[in-house]
Amino acid sequence: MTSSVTRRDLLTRQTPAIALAGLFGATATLLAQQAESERLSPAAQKVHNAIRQAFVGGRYALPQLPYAYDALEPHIDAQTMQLHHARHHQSYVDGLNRAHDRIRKLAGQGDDVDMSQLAGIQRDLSFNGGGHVLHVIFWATMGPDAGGEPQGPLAETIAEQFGSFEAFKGYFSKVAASVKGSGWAILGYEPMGNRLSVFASNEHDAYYIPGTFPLLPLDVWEHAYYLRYQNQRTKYIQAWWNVVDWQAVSAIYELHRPRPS
Ligand code: MN3
Repeated sequence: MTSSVTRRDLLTRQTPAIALAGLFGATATLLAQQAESERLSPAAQKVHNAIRQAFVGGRYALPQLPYAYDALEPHIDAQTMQLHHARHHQSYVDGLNRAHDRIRKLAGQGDDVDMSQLAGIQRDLSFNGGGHVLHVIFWATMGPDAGGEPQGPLAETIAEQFGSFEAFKGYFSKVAASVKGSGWAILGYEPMGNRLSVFASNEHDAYYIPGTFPLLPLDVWEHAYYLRYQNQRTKYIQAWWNVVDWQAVSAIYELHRPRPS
């Protein structure tokens, strides 16, 4: 069955994960602008490097980890990190490039596009695009010698909106534990209302308030923890808090936070 759909439809009727990926593109733009005019903090530089390496020469690409595969031991084991980064993340990068090749081909066919292909391409874009961008932020917001609590404005906003850091941590952990099957828990930030939110995703599709930037995603797919923790996802979640790089999370928050002029 063929029906009429414009190129604009193809480009705008995307699913939430792609919208999230687009928003994270704004983070990339702001970081690039800041890098031109001032010296980035080491944490902002870490996020900037990850994003720069995620799209190279017109193709999506697998960024290097900013630490060794065994750097997050004992909380996340080296073999899991290696498989997760080099195999799983790479497959989303490849899938995303393939989906873009297909959409370019389809959009090139003019206004009379075969609609039957659209749903499948959108699904591939959303799945792989969400997968790519969420893993990029996931790696960049972890590190060795990390954990603890955020400092400064992010800490204040968390305390203001969740009551305390401990309350936030408990709530986020619960959201992560309750994800059905494969998915993520994500701390997001909506700058217009200066709101933080915690939301869950199914696979890589995030259900969130449009305009919300991802600050801190936690991958709770079994591939993220099964080798060390088997079916005990809550143990993995508790261990993960020890490798959260709050300086990197704060660096993303600071980019989007409205500042008094
Ligand atoms: Mn994963």
